Amino acid sequence: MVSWWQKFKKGLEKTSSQVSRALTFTKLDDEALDKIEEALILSDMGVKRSMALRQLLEKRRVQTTQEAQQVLYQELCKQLDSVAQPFVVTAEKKPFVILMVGVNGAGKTTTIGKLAYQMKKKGLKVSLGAIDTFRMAAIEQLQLWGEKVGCPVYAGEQGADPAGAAYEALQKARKNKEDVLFLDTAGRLQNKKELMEELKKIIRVIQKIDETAPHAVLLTLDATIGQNTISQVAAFKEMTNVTGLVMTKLDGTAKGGILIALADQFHIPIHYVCIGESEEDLHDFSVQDYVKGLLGIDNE
Ligand SMILES: Nc1nc2c(ncn2[C@@H]2O[C@H](COP(=O)(O)OP(=O)(O)O)[C@@H](O)[C@H]2O)c(=O)[nH]1
Ligand SMILES: [Mg+2]
Repeated sequence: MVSWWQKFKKGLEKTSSQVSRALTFTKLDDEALDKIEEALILSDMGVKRSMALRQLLEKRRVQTTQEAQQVLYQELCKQLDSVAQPFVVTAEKKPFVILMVGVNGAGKTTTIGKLAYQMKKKGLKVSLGAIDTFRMAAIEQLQLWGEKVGCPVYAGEQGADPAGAAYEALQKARKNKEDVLFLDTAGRLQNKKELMEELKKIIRVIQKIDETAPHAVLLTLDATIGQNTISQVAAFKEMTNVTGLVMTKLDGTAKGGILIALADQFHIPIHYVCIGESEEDLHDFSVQDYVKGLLGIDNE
């Protein structure tokens, strides 16, 4: 069986192949340093960070590829350590309400399906609330995940008020003594003001039932858009209290360094990474695995 690490490493190959190619040098002269800096910038970890890493390699008088890998590995791990935080569902909150936010196509619904699958495997009672009532397809997509994973889906009517649908979903989840309720929101960032009002209303309304809800607000980001995720985080942070990040589509992107840029810019916990569309393709964010994957270092 292919292990998570093998799949993860393969997923990050587009990014790591550029980086490891640049790290293969015979002498660390200016030309080699230029190549490394360029590869790091291309991975979307940010220009400033890439320049600082170049300077660090110079300062440490690195001689070999292996030394360069080690210097970068340690520096990047240090940077990411504080943001890598496991996602915790506390048992006192019943249900523990998780509001999923992010733009359309980022991977919210898929991530909910994957998380529901993994939480159910751990023995939690999980339910899903389809409150992106604007699109019928969005409701159906969540219903499919519910069937696949085997958990109830509380869906609002098409065209219904999302806040009302959220209220009803929470009421039902409470009645059924669910441990967890995911709320799958719409992500029409084109109209930021409207979306902000919608999210605020959802939160206001569910707080009528549980004034501590939502207990987590997870922002889903698509790694393939690289640096553009930065403006999305800024926008959602302005709209609501984002408590953690999920990075999807790390498979097949050359911009896999983006998590470093996000850690540099924001200090929002990173909980999960995804490398595919199936329920097994989500994993806790591991700094060591991620940085090794990025630099093309082996784990075996
Ligand atoms: N390759 C890949 N595709 C993904 C991943 N996560 C989600 N997707 C796909 O991205 C598309 C949009 O996902 P969806 O969950 O509908 O996004 P939403 O609009 O935010 O709910 C779907 O086709 C998903 O299967 C991932 O980690 N890797
Ligand atoms: Mg969706």
